[in-house]
Amino acid sequence: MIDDVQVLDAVGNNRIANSSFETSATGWAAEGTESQSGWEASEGYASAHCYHIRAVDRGDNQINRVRTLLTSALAAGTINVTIRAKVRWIKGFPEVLLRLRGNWLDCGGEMALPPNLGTPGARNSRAVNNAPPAIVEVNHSPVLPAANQPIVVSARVSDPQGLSSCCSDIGWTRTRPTPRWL
Ligand SMILES: [Ca+2]
Repeated sequence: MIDDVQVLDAVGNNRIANSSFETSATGWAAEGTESQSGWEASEGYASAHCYHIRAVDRGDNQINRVRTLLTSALAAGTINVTIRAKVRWIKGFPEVLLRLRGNWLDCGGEMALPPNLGTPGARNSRAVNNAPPAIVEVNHSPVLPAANQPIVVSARVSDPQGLSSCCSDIGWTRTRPTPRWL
């Protein structure tokens, strides 16, 4: 994800017209290996929207890129320019490169990856060897018993280890409370 793209000239003016992507990705073109990139409606940096870069292969300075025009050109060779953006890694190669046309100024960096990327294939931390039985479709009859009327509670119970003991643990007596307005 990329947001708040800035190319600041010597007096601090941002030459990127659509830097925040808050209404659209207007002005940005995704090409070649990055042609599936586009406006991200679900999140942004301290905002609601950003630009989502999707690359099927590496980028380059020819056709495999995401680009936009500056609002007005910088003189080639100008060095007093700041290039920056907010970026967030999701997956894939963690480096990003921002550059001006002609490559006379660029800004490259490696995005911070989460320290723990999970444990694919590993046992879940909550796993147990013998989980309690699953109890579903719980019903009681009659639905509206009279005071002190016995009722039958039924349920469907299953357990891969069998049900030899679970049913004896289920059993209780309760007196129906006086109905009240809800
Ligand atoms: Ca934004």
